[in-house]
Amino acid sequence: MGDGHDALDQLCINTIRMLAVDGVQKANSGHPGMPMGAAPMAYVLWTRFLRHNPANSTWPNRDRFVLSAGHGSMLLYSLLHLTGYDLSLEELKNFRQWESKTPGHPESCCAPGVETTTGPLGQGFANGVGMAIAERFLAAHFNRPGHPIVDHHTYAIVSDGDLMEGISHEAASLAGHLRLGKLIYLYDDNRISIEGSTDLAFTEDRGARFAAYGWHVQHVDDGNDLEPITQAIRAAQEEAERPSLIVVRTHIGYGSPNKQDTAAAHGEPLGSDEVTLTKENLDWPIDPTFLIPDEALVRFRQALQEGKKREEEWYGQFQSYEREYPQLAEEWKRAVTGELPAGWDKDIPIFPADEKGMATRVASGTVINAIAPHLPTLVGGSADLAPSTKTLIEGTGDLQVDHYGERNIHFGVREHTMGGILNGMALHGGVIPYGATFLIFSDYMRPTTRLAAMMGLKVTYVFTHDSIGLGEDGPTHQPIEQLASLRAIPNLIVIRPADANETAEAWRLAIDHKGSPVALALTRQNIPTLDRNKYAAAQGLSRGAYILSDSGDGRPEVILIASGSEVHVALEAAEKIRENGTSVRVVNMASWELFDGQGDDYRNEVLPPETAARVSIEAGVTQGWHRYIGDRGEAIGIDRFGASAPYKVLFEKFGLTADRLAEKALKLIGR
Ligand SMILES: Cc1ncc(C[n+]2csc(CCOP(=O)(O)OP(=O)(O)O)c2C)c(N)n1
Repeated sequence: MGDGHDALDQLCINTIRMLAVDGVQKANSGHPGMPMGAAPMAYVLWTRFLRHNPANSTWPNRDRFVLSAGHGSMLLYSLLHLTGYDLSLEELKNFRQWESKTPGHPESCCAPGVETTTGPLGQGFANGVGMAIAERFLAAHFNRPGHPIVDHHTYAIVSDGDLMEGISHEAASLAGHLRLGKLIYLYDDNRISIEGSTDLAFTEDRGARFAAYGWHVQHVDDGNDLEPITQAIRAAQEEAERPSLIVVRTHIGYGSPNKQDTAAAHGEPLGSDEVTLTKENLDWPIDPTFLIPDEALVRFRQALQEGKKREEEWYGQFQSYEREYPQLAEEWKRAVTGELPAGWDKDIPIFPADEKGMATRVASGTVINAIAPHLPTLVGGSADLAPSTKTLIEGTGDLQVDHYGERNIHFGVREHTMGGILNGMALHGGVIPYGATFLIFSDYMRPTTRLAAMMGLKVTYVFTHDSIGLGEDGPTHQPIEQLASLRAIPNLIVIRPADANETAEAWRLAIDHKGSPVALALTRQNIPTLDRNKYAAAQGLSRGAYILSDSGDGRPEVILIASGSEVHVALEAAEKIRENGTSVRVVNMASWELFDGQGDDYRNEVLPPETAARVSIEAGVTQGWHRYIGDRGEAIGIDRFGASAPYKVLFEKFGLTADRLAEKALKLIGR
């Protein structure tokens, strides 16, 4: 052991190590090696630096801590229990068991103090950058001279795997560009991953890479030596201009005589014999398991008093801020609780009926700018496509160094990290984040969308150019399976509005609701703005699907179901069918998820079970539509890749026309 250690420090560090060892051993699965190696740096960070209050895990100005290497979850669970969060030792003993608060990888839903769900490597890295951006934005927006009510660090422990994943490269590049000086990452440089040594596939100079990104990089040669770790974190705090990476040389499975420094310590229990040898080696009692020496607990639990004191101090500061800036303080409280100001949507326009119409991406841009003045913490941007996605907020500038309070973020051509950053921003709280790109590139950010849905985050995705309707750019850019693939993600609401007024309704819903992300699929091409005197009101969109047009009061003989730009095709087809004397209903199915959430009565009213003759039309794969059209229904879609041509030609060639739809519908009922 190096300097800066006393016996109590050592006892505390070994307590963390052995809780991880025992937890993994009892669960008979998990990753003991990472916590064993990273315990010293985690101990230093959590006992000497982290400003948090275990008794109030949601104190808004707490430091954020992300365990990006989520497979080392027992490290985080041990720290949470030891420092006094509401996570009992029983829960640690129930690691990885049904309904425990200690799932295999940390999940934001479960234990207090778990700031984000991690496990897919690299995600936590990007989340931390999002948290740091949110912090800078809120500080710039709310702080006033002498009143730093938003002022905290964001820390993470990141691993070899995190640094290998592309998302972290993107995030590091942007964090360096934005000079996020309050971002401090400890890199668990143990040089082992699953297949063995990192020499197999990961040999660049990581420190030099981060220095090139504009990070402040420090090296600690001995990850068991507390003093240099302490000094490095202190120096990182003092570095205000650049994010910090502290490369800490550690040893996976530290203390295990036969498994240390091998991949065998990575992803399986040490085994009972090796547990015994390890405990002997570290001078630790073999029994009882899950031992927490009293002195160690007392040391860790100091976090409770310190945290209470810090939060009280902050609250005192906040009260004086509130006296001087009552309106801002009100706004702050609303922002943090996610409450919307009254009348936030009052300037959303009603778009007049218009046969030529407008692209729904354009309508979306108009709506964003109608709500942004009333939602000062609505902040977002795009992955270098703002002119196309129409997501710029007018009247505010670019969020850049020294302009952190502006509301347009330029994520660069970095969709994956954009998704991870949006998640981090939403997790941080106080902001309403959105991000934009072409629907086709939702694939590039899918892992982050999935996690947003899993965490129930309020993030809005503006996915434009939503079909072959984008035309000449061709099959590489034309989404075909993306709608189906997004719909497959549980707890993600996908909305494909049929005109400008539905786009406004979709935004209203995205801003107004909590508990799931919302993806808007918007057209590049103009589509008619429907005449709502003739057709049902656009508010129907909030129920996912609604009857847009009906032939009369009776039961329709045939039902046409469409989404987005195909809705007007369906309306045209319905006219043709009616000419034939057949009663037809057009159902606008803008969102499967919202419709599925309605009661049976409503769903049966819109899609009466007696009417089996149903045809769906959507410019994408037909997969899934049979759940609404049934066995006897017909699905018109595109079950191949698109093509490069003017979009009107494509709609013709792929058979997405009113004539074909009408023909299919009539054929179904034998006419
Ligand atoms: C995106 C992603 N790909 C693969 C995995 C599976 N996986 C879990 S841990 C790991 C190796 C990580 O090595 P490292 O980050 O060095 O962790 P350590 O071995 O130090 O515990 C892999 C490939 C994952 N969790 N996430």
